[in-house]
Amino acid sequence: MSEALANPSAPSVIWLQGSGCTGCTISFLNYVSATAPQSAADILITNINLLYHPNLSAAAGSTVADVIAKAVAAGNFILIVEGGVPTAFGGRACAPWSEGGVEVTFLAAVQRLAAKALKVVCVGNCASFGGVSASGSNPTAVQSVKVATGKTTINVAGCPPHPDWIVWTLVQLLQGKTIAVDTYGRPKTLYSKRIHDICPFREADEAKTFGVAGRCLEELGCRGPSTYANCPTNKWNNGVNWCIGAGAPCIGCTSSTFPGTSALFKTAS
Ligand code: FSX
Ligand code: SF4
Repeated sequence: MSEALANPSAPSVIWLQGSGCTGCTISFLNYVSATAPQSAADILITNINLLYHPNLSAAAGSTVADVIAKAVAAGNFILIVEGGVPTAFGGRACAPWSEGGVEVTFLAAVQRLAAKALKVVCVGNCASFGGVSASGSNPTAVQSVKVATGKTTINVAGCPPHPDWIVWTLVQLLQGKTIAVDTYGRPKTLYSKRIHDICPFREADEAKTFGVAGRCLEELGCRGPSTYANCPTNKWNNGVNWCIGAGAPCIGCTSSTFPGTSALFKTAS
């Protein structure tokens, strides 16, 4: 990070939010590391030039529109998108700011910025694939950023993604590195391992009911056999635990098909 920023021409970052629950931002804010940058605050204050974030920026209204216009003109920015893109009603279900008294739809904003960005990074499954926001009857016709813009995106999958995954991806891009991705646009470094293959409960007895520690949760609907991420080794909340370790089946939140139509948890027979 520091090296990237020692470079005066390092790109700035714009973070937009569409249809989601803001959990991706909350996850990012929970970033903790023993080495620098040690926290999200560290990253935001000393490591990246974040031009705009809807929850973290003090700026609003025409100030935001000006910042965005200048960034688009300069062209040296990474676009982070959190949340899916509502496309029904001409996109008017989601309007992040106004220009000249006219609301700008999220759809138009993402299309305009994605066309000029050095890279487009989707943070979370909603931006990457539609996710929860595009599930069910999807009345606002939420689409992924890739579908809505036609641009290639780097997909930091997860609902939400682990803060380490978000920061790792940003660090690579700010250092000018190329990120190898899988067929779903997910960084291979983060998403090449199948949960089931690195799960410590592979040899354990099957749990028949919830609330029993140390069992394999396959009969309770665990999606570890079809899900790719490093949760078993990286763990969450500063390495404290992870879903299966806490007795909750993997819900497959890094998969392009998440949440799907079947029940997330099952009651074993
Ligand atoms: Fe989606 Fe982000 Fe899930 Fe929520 O906004 S990936 S619903 S955790 O937080 O986009
Ligand atoms: Fe596989 Fe899930 Fe059982 Fe772990 S708990 S071994 S990921 S089915």
